[in-house]
Amino acid sequence: MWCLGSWVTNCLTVLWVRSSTISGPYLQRLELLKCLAIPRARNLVTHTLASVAFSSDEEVVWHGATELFKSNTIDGVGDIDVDDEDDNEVNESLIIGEMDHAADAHRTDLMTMTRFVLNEQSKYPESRGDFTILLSHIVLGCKFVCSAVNKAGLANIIGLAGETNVQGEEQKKLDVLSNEVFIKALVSSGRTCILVSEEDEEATFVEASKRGRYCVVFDPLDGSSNIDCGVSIGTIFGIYMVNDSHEPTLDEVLQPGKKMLAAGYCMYGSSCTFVLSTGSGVHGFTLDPSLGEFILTHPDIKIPKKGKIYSVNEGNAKNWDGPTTKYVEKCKFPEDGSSPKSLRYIGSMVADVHRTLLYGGVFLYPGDKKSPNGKLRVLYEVFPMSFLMEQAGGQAFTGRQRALDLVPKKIHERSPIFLGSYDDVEEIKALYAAEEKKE
Ligand code: AFP
Repeated sequence: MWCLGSWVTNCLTVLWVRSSTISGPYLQRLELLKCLAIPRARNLVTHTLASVAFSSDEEVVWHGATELFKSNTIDGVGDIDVDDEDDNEVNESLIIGEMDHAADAHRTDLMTMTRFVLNEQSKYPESRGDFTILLSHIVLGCKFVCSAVNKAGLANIIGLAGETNVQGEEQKKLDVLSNEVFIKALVSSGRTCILVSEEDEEATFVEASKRGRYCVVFDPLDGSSNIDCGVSIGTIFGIYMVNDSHEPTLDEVLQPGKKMLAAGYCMYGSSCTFVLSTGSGVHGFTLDPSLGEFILTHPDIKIPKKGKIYSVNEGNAKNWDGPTTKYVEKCKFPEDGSSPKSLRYIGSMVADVHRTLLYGGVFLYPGDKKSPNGKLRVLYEVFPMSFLMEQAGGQAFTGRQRALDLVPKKIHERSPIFLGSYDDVEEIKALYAAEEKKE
């Protein structure tokens, strides 16, 4: 007789592991557990992993897991005996009710993000699974933020938190929440060393006992001025590896973007989309809310070589320099008889870059007379997006050089950026080269 209650208890026992001790094989075992066709138990496993990952305090984890177990038991999961006739009815409707979707019937071989990264990892026998663990914590942060963004209007978490961030901008509650979630998830992964967040003036140096080999630079909620009107926003991140995790210094993150090991973003839009590159192409995953898993939906994204869209805040046009002005003029009034390009601008970098990546074209945030370095931040906006563009076959240029060659001097430094389809950026580079010749 197989008692589901004890099965769930077993799962919890398996999960009674501090996040810092989670290893690659452990994640594989979890994947297996989550694939079992018992939706509620699977959700319980997923949620319990969340509580494990968010706390580094064993007491808190155990208490959280026990509470979760109790609350799931209340709706009749923990004590269902599959072989008991009386319970069978409840159990079947529970399972069938949740699985009765035509789409589910066709899902037989799901490439989850964890499975994808573990596959990649298996190509490097020396790999210890640290990157997979780090990524699973980033993904967890994204799932949390996605859920918070979706509930924002309902939960009344929209609104000003009454604080300003280092850029002098008003912080929204969701910014604060997202930042806290990511910092905690990253620290508790036991794999990070230095964290740079758009929301924090200073970098976070992880205490020695929880320190790992990776530096993560991130903007937890980019495009936050769009929150109140429900427009797509996102999280952007880049990952470096430190040379010396014993005595880490800021120099470990003040590195050119080409030294990044991986970069990506998660877009909270009509669906929740996670786009990742670990240096061998760009891959897109979409969150399946019923599974709580990111599923590979856009393998090996390649940006069209030339696009039909340009994306820029034209309200700044009066302050632009010559090459930017000329390029936008050419987009509207092409001299070669081709059709004008369409203008699309959301004002949320993740959404504008995501569209550019899929449809082609160019996204620009140039410097101007008022702000010679533009608006976007090098470490957690310009670099990750440039990394993804190059990996997808496009280009990223600052107006002077390849964006990924830039060496930032400060963690919140800004830079002009022109990124997108290879041929379109090539045109912009030619205009800047011509301007330089004139000078
Ligand atoms: P917010 O986070 O303040 O909304 O800024 C978003 C952003 O950093 C980036 O996501 C956009 O591409 C860019 O700023 C939009 O800037 P403009 O409002 O000046 O066009």
